[in-house]
Amino acid sequence: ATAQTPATPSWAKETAAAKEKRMQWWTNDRFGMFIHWGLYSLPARHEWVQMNERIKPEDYKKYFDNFNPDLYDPKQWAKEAKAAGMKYVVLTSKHHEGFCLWDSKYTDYKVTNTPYGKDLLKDFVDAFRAEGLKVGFYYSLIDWHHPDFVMDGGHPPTPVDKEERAKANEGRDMKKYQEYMKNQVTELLTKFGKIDQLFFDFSYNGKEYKEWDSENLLKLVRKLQPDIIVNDRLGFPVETSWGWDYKTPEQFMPKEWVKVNGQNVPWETCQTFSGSWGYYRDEYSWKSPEQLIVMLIETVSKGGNLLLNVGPTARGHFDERASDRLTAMGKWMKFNSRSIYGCTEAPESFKKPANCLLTYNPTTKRLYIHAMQWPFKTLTLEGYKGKFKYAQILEDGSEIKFSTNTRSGGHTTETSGENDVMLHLPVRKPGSTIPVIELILE
Ligand code: JFZ
Repeated sequence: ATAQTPATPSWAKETAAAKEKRMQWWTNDRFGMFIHWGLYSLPARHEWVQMNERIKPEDYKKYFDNFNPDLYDPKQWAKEAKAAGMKYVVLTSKHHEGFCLWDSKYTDYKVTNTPYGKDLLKDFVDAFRAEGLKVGFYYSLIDWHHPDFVMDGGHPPTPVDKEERAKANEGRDMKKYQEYMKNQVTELLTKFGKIDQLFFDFSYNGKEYKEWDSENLLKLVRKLQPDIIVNDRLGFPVETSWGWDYKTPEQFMPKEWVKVNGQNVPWETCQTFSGSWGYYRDEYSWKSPEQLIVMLIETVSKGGNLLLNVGPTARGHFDERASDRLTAMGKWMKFNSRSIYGCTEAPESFKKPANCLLTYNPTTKRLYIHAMQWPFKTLTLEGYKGKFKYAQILEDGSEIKFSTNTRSGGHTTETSGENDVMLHLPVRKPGSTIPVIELILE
């Protein structure tokens, strides 16, 4: 199975082949780091805190006045991302709160006007590039700070009453806000060198693409960075494939390869360590390292990418709980990444053994069996007879013997169907959190 490249609108003037080419590194790399960082890191109770608690702008200002991440060290972030096996990164240049992490000409609500006083993006981009990672920006279409943004139900200081809201919106002009977005996106795509990915975000249905002027926004993006990969959150009608390179299901695991109009499309799921995207001090719902490793494997087994989020603290470092999980993933990836990079869903002709997830590398023609539970001595592969020539445990490259015959000995008889193959596994589970069996196909 492969991803179908969706048709592009005529104005995009590009062929499916060109699109496929630009998507190549992304499809191959599979695993990236999302970073949510902004003023909300100070209250440390969700990046939506301003909305959730209906905080007035004058009360939210204290976070701006105290923003001073003295431990900010993007080289350290980049090292941790790389060690975890991540190949690209996406940082919130501006989240819904409207605060900008770079020295934008078009607003005062930016990092250079906080006590920190310096641009954050330049060093960020340089540090991740230096570690060989691709770099992307998240940019929120929603803006809770901009004076021209027409407020709706999902806007923090907005009166709930419709008439009052209409009054509060008097004089606000989305046309001006559209210009603001284009100016800022131009800065983001011209001041920091090559940018590989752009993650736009609107996250409620209050507005659609016409109100964002998404079509022109996208044309601008393509003009400034022709090879950039753009996500699907620009408010275009769902059934069209306009203006996006990949779909972004979030906070759940799709049951199968994500489809549009019945066709497999490139997709990336973004996920959190603990539920919130921004640093949340008192959140105690952190996923275990094993859950996260399974999440990565399962995503790739369905042909997708995983963008795993870290919310740095107000002081600018990765919380220990985040670092520990990155380390654990890196430990697994060090010996097993061959089942992730360049891999995708396995061909249908390979039946999934019980308690296993499959991935497949179409270039090297290797099949990867991820054993969620280590089987006792025998793993029967139904219908695999004649389909592979060698089997090994991925982490140490040790041979796995296999047979197709029914074997009898002592008090036991191992039987298998005519086209089945039995792998003869070591009794002791290998060291990896999720051990991987590599089959070299015929
Ligand atoms: C959005 C943001 O509101 C959130 O703060 C975070 O940045 C996240 C990555 O994106 O939230 C969404 C967006 C889309 C869906 C759900 C939450 N969705 O499609 O289900």
